[in-house]
Amino acid sequence: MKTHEVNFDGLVGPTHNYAGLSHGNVASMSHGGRVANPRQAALQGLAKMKFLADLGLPQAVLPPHERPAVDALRRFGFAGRDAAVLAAAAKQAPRLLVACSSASNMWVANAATVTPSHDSADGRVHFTPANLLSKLHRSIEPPQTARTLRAIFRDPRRFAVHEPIAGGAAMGDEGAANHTRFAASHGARGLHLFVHGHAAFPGAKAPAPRQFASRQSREAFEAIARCHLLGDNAVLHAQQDPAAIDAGVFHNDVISVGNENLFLHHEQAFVRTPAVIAELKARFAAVSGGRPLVALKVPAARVPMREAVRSYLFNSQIVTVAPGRMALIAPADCVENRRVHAFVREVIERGDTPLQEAHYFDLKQSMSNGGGPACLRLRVVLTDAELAALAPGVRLDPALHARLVAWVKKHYRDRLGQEDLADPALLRESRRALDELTQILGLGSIYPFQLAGA
Ligand code: SUG
Repeated sequence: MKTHEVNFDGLVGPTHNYAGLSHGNVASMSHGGRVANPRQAALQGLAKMKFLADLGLPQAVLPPHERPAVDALRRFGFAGRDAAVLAAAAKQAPRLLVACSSASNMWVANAATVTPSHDSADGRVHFTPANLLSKLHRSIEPPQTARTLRAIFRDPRRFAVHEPIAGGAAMGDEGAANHTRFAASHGARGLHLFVHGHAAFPGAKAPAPRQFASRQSREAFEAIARCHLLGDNAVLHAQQDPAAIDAGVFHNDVISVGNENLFLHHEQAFVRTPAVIAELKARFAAVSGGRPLVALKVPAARVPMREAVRSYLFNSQIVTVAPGRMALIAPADCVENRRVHAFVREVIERGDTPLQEAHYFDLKQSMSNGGGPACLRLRVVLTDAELAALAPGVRLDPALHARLVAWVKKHYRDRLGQEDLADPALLRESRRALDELTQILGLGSIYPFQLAGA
């Protein structure tokens, strides 16, 4: 049976805006208050999806959440008709309205942690929606994420969608952005690297960031590994270097990226990076019958941490385009950075790693909030049979791409500032768009506004 890595990309929602909501994410902090272009953001994301689909890679779409999240505002005590809820929130708690209006759910690398059926003791594909507890605007995402995943991965004999990890901030979990699965090929047994920034029960010597808070706890990942029935031999935990977090590495996918047997990482990514890489290599050889892991280190002398964060080199996707041949799907910002571009060119020209080509994408709308190519996708490794069992309407082909482009052009604004978020017309427009989208994707009713009174 064939196995595929399917990239599920988050479709940018109609309320994409710059609100400076993510302390510790330098792009979000520096762009807060600017006017956003939701239409352009969504089209940029769709262009990336189309490119990967045209490469022959299975590509799918995850729909955006309903925003402004009137249901969340009601839970925060606002009442009355929807327009009254928006007006009262705008007056009494404007930052809460802004938090409940973010399109942050586009960054689906934070939607969930995923385990392929090859690696789980019960032979099912497991998903745990991330609790995203560290940021208010993201903490409201998990219920919709769970509903959407259950609508797409419908068959409980093949797919298990768990509840998010409970336990409050100490158990903070940000999903696949801090998780990398290595395997000799997508269909082979995997080794799972889980990267945390803090422990819920830290030892006396555990180093901690000084400026920005860590978002991911080790214990949350330990719980996920248990729920997903991963054997101990398939799991490795590592701690992010606190200095990296303080430099703006709020998720590990800002400083390392892996695919199959390749691991591109910055030398300052982890606490004791050389020891982490040595253990990863040994453990990979053990699960893959002796096949070597190619660890491609980016030295700080070539790309200083600050430039790694600014260019988002490590937030590239690495995809397998043919056996042993991989492509880097990178943000255009990497070309604009002389050192980063030179490093990538050199690796490809040398030709001694599986990385053989690089493609650059203008994702500036998402990048300005700290979301590069890898943030925008959730990787799900599926067998042929599992692929055939998911909701068929979410698979991207040229016809769906064309329909989604037309849908964006019909419904999305090309200018959005924070003062627009209380506009009841924006809520109406967004709901109209999402209602049509669920029909296009064949997902039935998944949003609060569709389910109310159902
Ligand atoms: O959680 N930005 C997101 C970016 C997430 C990127 N994801 C990965 N690295 N996988 C975040 O910080 C900014 C929203 C704003 O400021 O308007 C925001 O939520």
